[in-house]
Amino acid sequence: MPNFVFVLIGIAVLAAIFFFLRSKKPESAEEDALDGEKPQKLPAKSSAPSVRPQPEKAAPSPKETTPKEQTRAEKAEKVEKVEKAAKAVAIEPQEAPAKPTAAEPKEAPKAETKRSEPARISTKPATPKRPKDVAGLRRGLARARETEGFFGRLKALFTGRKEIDPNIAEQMEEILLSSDVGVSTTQELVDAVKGKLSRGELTDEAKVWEALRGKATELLDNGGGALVFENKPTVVMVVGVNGVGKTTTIGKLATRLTREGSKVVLAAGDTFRAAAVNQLLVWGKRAGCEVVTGAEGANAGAVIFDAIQKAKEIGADVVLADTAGRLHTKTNLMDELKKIARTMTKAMDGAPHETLLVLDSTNGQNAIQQAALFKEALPLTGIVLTKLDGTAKGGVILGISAEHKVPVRYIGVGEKAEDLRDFDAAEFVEALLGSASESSDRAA
Ligand SMILES: Nc1nc2c(ncn2[C@@H]2O[C@H](COP(=O)(O)OP(=O)(O)OP(=O)(O)O)[C@@H](O)[C@H]2O)c(=O)[nH]1
Ligand SMILES: [Mg+2]
Repeated sequence: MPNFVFVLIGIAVLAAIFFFLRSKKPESAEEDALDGEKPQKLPAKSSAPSVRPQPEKAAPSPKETTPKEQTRAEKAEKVEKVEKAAKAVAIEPQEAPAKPTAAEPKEAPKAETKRSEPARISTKPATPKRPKDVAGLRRGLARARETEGFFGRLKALFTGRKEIDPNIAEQMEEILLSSDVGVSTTQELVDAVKGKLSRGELTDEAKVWEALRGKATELLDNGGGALVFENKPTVVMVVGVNGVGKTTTIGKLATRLTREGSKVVLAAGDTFRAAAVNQLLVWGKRAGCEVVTGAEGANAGAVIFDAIQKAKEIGADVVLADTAGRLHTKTNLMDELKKIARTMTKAMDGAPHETLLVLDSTNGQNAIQQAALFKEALPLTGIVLTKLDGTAKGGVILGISAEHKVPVRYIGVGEKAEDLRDFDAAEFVEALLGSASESSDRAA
């Protein structure tokens, strides 16, 4: 019996040892799973490589960090953040003074303006108003002032007599008509003088002369003068039939604007002749401005589109776009120009901001007809009358201003850059017909 009891005790002790050992195993397994450096003893355990700790060691999961470690990590993160912020503050002041350095003193404020004002409205005209230069203009209008010219023949009518020739109005009419003033404008001028004569307001020839001059100034004074470049860039489309002086006018204007400090881009929109492109390149080189060209026969609209993009890119003030005066294709010139204008609008809202029609004053009445055709097709904002130095019939300017009511912006009195003059009605009339104080100078 006592033997049986010993056996029972022995079994109980063995069972106790067994359960004790069983209860210890899971703990060590858990430890093994968390500690990757411990070699895996049991193949069953090593069959779970996902819990292999190497990567976890490199980037421990929050689960594994103790509260102490977490606080340390948070602190380190905070310190890092503060250091980063401090660095940023240190960099900014270094970059800020770098902006207004000598390299780009002009560009920086321009970029600011661009962001706040999509279309810059300038308060100053790009071409400052020039002082009157009647003498200079008179030299340019020399031919019209010759004995056989417009002024010369009118002058001969007024001999400074006290008594007025009763036929003076009719004689004036004949001279005006033969000087390209045009029928309706001549009528307007003559009627103004006749009206005053019939009311007895004109007591001598000097007064008649003065009345004629006054009416001429009134007809010419319809808001003309140099363009004011309100947009950045202001896109100017230059149109006109072939040979009138479009390219030359663009070259002259570019020279002047560049000299005055404006950034100009020329667009070689006359792609039908290689010579036209070269002509513009020569002017561009002389003026010192960028010229955007395309291959011969390229789409004119595309070339001008590129020029506008270029102007925007480099912050130019003005784009002067040349166009062809005659097409070698069957396309209608007016349709082609309208198409080009539409492409320009795609490149920049509101473009072309100005459409200048160039007319050759030696074309006389033809120039007046051309103005009518172009005005019908395009929203003209100004006229440039060229070659006034080459005609004895300066009267065409009166006909164009009065009949079409399109302001004359510039006049050309020669081939050189300085021969493009801002049009001023009073100055022009004074140069051609003399001033009020010069009544006795009509023979000047
Ligand atoms: N005397 C004088 N000649 C001028 C004036 N303006 C232009 N010209 C001349 O007129 C000629 C024709 O000028 P362009 O500028 O080539 O004319 P365009 O309208 O561009 O001609 P296309 O390209 O053929 O359509 C050139 O010989 C110019 O020098 C001017 O005001 N006075
Ligand atoms: Mg040309």
